[in-house]
Amino acid sequence: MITKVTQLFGITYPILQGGMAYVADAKLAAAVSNAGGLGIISAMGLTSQQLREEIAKCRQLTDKPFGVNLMLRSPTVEEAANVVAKEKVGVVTTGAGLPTRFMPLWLDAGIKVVPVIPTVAMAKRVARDGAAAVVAEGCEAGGHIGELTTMTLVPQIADAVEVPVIAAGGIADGRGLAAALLLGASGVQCGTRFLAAEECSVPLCFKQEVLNARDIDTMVVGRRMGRPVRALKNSYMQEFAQREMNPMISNTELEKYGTGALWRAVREGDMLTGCIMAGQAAALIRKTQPARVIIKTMVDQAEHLLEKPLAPA
Ligand code: TUI
Repeated sequence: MITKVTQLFGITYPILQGGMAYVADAKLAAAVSNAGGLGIISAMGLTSQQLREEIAKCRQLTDKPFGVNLMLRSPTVEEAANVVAKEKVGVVTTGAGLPTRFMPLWLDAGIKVVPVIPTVAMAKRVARDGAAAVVAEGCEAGGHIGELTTMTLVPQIADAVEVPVIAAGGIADGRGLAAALLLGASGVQCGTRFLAAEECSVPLCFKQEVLNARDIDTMVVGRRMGRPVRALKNSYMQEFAQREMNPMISNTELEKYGTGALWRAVREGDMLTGCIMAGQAAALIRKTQPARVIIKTMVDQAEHLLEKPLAPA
């Protein structure tokens, strides 16, 4: 399956792993890269030294290309931006903002910059700034999201920019991959699908919640603050939604309630008062599998669907 995305990154299959905060470590990224996709390490919560170590570990575990994701609202983003430039990481993906101020540094270091963006205007902006590709992320995704769906966003961005488009949000199987390619994307990014990878280090209870999720089991909070976040419905998310509707509770108090919640779910296995960030694609995932099987199954299914005529001859 050769596309602009496989050619750009020098990978076998057009599948990127989402740079999930506190989740996407060197072990998961290397497993995805060794399987022919593009693994991504999240810099979130890491000191400069820890990020350097994670990059070194990934280089030990794979000789294939991989990337690093920077959450642009992270308090340590400046240090992480310098580490990736110094380490000359092949690919940097960004989220939760525009990477404009870091572009000269990264482009000088020969890094391919791939911003994750939720609108056409932002896609045009980052393409003008020198992005090598864009991830068009629909609001089916988990974590911090925009307002548009993958189905409408991807074709509009494919029409608006010259650089390759990678579709994200709601994609977890070969049907999603095939659909994304038909919408004009040259590849996909999957986050939630890789939460259920065997190599993913989230606690088993977290994976089980993802496997158990049905179509209506995610919800979005944070719209009042202009920063919507999708996660699995649990008592934490329901309580957040209640507080958000209460005008007596300030945005500062709400922000405080948000702090540490993702960490509690990912690192402490707290499924009640933690924020279990996952996308709507959770309902499409039935079992935990090695990254290699996830990727191979997606590609085989997509190839089968794309070869199939749309009507009988
Ligand atoms: O970045 C994501 N998803 C994320 S980051 C994250 S880390 C975190 N978040 C909340 C609490 C604790 C930890 C979890 N999920 N996806 C990519 C993405 N970027 N979606 C939307 C955007 C985005 C939004 C606004 C990109 C640019 C943008 O620019 C406008 C602005 O206001 O800067």
